[in-house]
Amino acid sequence: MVEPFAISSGVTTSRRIFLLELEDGDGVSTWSECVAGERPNYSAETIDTAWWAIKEWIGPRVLSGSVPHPSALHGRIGRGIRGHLMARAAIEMGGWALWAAREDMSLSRLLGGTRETVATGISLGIQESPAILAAKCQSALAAGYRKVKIKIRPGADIEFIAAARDALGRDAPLMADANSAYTQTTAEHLADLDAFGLMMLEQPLAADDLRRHAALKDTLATPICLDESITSVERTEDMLAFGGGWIVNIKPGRVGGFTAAVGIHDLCRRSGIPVWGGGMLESGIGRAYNVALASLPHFTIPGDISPSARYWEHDIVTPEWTMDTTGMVTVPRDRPGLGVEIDIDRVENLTVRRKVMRAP
Ligand code: OSB
Ligand code: MG
Repeated sequence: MVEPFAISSGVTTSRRIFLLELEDGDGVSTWSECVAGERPNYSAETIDTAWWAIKEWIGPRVLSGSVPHPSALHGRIGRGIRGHLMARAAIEMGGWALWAAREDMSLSRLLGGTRETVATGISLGIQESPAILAAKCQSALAAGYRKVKIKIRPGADIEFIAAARDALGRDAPLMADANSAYTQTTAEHLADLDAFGLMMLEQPLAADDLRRHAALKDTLATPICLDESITSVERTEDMLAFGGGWIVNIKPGRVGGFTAAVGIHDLCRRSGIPVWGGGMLESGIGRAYNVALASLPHFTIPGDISPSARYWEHDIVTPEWTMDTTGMVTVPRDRPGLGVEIDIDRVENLTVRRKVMRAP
């Protein structure tokens, strides 16, 4: 990566990424990406658990018979397989892209996307000092980003947010993401954040703790956004049972794929809950999926969908993902499938492990 990315639970300096190449019986093929990291600091899943899950259970399941339509994948893959949502998503989302390629249609159109461009924000990791963060915030705004998200943790929050707010000015769209770093006790001072006019505070508490998030929501003026907690349509319904005023970060990889991601989008649209597209430091392949999803109509808040150059010296797709000076990324709506070419030679050079699975 071009720079280290620090969240409350750990730093990422380089990424070993699990890619899949999927081919159907007619020889149509596409690529997909598993969003899991190398360590279980964001989710229990890692690339190695995903490798195992796909090799042992999910791969054989999808190869065991014909798939009439990608909408059938979510149910087929989910039956009798608990968890492993990121592994499942890598296959499920690939199925949608394969279908789009077959139909000579862009993934955005296949999913029901309507936007030609998607609004982009930057996600800045925890920095060594508030001053360094302030400088990064300013350059992000100057580059055109439409939202600045900064990572926080207990001990690196108020000072950093104050510096960011000061650097950006009073009205700039600023938010913070804690990646579950707070507990009920350490969250007591989070009401002090209300002074900074944040768009939202993302995932302050544990992933499985909707109840305490709801209680915290009712004591803050700053809206609470859920990321790690939202793993399905049903979990989103549970969130709604605690009332309104939420915001939802949708990462298709975190919810098992596009069927669930679009379902969550639709539910939030009906319920008046704003949504935006999260990111997991994807390569240009995973990014194609996030861009397609963010083109759906209810993605009304700028997402974590930065251009390739924000993450990589060289991406593995052509063209690389770019952002214009107004913070917009173009959705390749007139190109079939993912809308980018995979740099196969570069992928080959970076490959450290490989497995081929075929239909019986
Ligand atoms: O919480 O949104 C998060 C990256 C890795 C793991 C978790 C998160 C993130 C980001 C990065 O915030 C967003 C991006 O891809 O730019
Ligand atoms: Mg997050």
